[in-house]
Amino acid sequence: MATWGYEGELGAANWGKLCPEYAIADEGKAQSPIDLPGEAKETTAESASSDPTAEQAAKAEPAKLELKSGKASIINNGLTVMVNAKGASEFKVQGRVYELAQFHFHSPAEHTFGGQRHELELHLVHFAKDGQGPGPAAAVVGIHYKLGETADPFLKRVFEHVPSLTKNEETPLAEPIAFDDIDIAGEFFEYDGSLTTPPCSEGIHWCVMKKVLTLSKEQLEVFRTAIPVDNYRPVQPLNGRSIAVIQC
Ligand code: SG7
Ligand code: ZN
Repeated sequence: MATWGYEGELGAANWGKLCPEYAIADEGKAQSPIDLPGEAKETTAESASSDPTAEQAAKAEPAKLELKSGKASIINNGLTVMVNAKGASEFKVQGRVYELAQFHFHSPAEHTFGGQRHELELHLVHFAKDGQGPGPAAAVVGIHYKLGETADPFLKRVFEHVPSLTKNEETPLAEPIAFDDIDIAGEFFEYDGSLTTPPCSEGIHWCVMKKVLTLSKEQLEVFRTAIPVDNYRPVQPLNGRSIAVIQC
């Protein structure tokens, strides 16, 4: 596998050519991120999705995030800040249980809302507990943050470790990671996409929270000091995929 990055020769425009394993970045028809419906448009299930089966499935069975807490470690790998927290939370969607593996951040955000790019996007990466069952084997929950007056309590607890991290050195956290102060509720955009980094593998079930949370300028600065590069992939063509709105 080739090394990749966000700038110049190694940047997103060239990922598909860096090595054969990354070819899906150019050839795939279900890539992420994408532009999601924005505030201006009506974002009901009816208008956000043109696929009646997706709407029915969403209405019949809401998704559920079970936020537990668990042991974790944190690493700055130069491309993002990632917290490994296997099993620290569970995500139930479409009759399948997904277990959290890790979460990490992109700044600015990867998905856009009606063309608008927020300052930060949190990705909670989950894998199906039953391994090789039908449907997508991975589910990523995306949470967006924009600049606001108040600091975010979840980010506060994660980002306080960031300034002292040495690049590529995984550091165990003394406290178990808890998610109860993330205000996860309401509607989520749901669609089938890919990893947003090489190898850009498809078969990823994306659920992006519609509600945008806020973080303070100081919090954003802590992250951007650790990861100065804009670590987002540009939005990819929808290619006829439907975007459903589900309740969480
Ligand atoms: C970040 O985004 C890392 C990757 C992650 C990738 O580069 O968090 O994770 C590891 C373990 O390096 O890749 C397979 C995976 O989780 C893509 O994840 S994303 O699509 O949610 N942005
Ligand atoms: Zn990500």
